Amino acid sequence: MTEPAQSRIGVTGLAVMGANLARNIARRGVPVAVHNRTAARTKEFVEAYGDEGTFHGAESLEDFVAALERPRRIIVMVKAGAPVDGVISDLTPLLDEGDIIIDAGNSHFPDTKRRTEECAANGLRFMGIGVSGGEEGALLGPSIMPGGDPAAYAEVEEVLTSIAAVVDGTPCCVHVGPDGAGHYVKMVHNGIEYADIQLIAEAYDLLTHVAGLDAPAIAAIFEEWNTGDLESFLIEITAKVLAKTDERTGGPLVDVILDQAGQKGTGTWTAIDALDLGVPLTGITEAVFARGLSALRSERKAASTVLAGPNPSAAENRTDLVEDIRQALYASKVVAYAQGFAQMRAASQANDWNLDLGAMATIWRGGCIIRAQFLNRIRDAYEEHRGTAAGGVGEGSDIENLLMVPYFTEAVANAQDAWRRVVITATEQGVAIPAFASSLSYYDAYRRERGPANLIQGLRDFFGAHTYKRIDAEGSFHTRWAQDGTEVRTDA
Ligand code: NBP
Repeated sequence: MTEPAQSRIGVTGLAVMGANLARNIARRGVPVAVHNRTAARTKEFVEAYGDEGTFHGAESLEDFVAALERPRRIIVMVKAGAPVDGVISDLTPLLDEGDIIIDAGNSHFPDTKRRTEECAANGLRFMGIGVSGGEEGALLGPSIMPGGDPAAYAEVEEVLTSIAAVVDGTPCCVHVGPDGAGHYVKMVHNGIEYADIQLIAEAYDLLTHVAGLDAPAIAAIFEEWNTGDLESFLIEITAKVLAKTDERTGGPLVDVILDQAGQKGTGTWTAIDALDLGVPLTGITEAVFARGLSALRSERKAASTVLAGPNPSAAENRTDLVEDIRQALYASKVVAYAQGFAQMRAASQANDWNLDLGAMATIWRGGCIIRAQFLNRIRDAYEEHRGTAAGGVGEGSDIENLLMVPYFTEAVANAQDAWRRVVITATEQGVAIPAFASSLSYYDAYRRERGPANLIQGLRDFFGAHTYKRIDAEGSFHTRWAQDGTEVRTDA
């Protein structure tokens, strides 16, 4: 059946994500109006999937809007950026006060904030929702991070929670916060995904070039790791990618894949936002830089014959390294998540979003790319400390840093000897491990009561009279370094 009089929700943009979301919704028994800029795609969609549920295939936006129950609920799933603004401006004159436009693409959160205001000025309600899980997730159950007006969310909650992944009976969908909060959280999710992937790549590099193992052997190690603390979708698919045989050469496929990583920009957005907020986000940022360095392929090729340094000496049977590398991976991962959650906490405060970070860990447990057992531990941490001020971790869901939660404090303490050995070995052998090493440096800097920034302040005061504070007196001070060397209090 394809021509109902009224559809409960509409989806415009029927490329892979929009099409699969529309199918997922229709399969729950919800009538869906579907539309695409290029009408042929709508026709193809209805022909291919029309029997999966109740669809209204609309050739024009006018027909699409007319098919929707009120308040109209419209999911926009088009390419992020200008196309989203184009669709909103095409829809606006066709809609009525209180109708809801839902941008479910990977939009940048400042755009979502702007669009929220622009729509509100036209009497429309706008939501920005993060959807993770790729095309399979969109069809079978994604992790959904809805941001926007809570009253608007209430109008779509039933549909969104019904199509989301479910873990332990809980849907991976919860209202995140107002305006750009949903897209913000999705952005940090993607940033953490960059860090996770980089850490896995560094472990693979060490297992290959220092431990001397081939791809099938490393695949077996990742399969084994997927039964413990590291159990996650990314570790699981790492084993599968490493185990895949290339049809052309008969060797491991991974050995013939070009070592040049692509990116679509959400990692960069996450890193830029961390810099804006002043949050030390070394794991994710190093992961973005590592992809940038991987892209400099011709420069690396030239440098490989010019720049001196050790070349890794892969020794046979360095299986003693395997457990150390697993622990280094785990500890670095804890740091990456601690940083990502600290960033969301800072953004929540800066934007007045009141994010429930335990709920974010909960909805990332299924449907999304970083789904992992590990997120249960993070969720537990926020649950345990909800409403308490335990051991310097901060109050309740306002944990300042996950490293201070006893479970993670202990986990990293147990892993740190192995982690240090891995960083030393990699450095001696000339293997780049930017995420492992920077995570360890972050850990060491974070646990120091007194670091070396006293000298930084001295230098800043010398060349720029930027002043410094003293540890033994109140106030701000400047030393006349180049004149008579005397100290003056500048705020007196
Ligand atoms: P794309 O990002 O490839 O966008 C293609 C869709 O946008 C088509 O429906 C196309 O219509 C439409 N479109 C374009 Br392009 N310009 C338009 C315009 N000016 N006006 C109206 N429609 C326009 O699709 P996707 O891969 O399905 O992703 C959709 C969104 O979901 C993106 O924001 C993406 O970042 C996000 N996302 C994707 C994934 C994934 O795994 N692919 C995962 C999570 C989130 P046409 O048919 O007429 O050209």
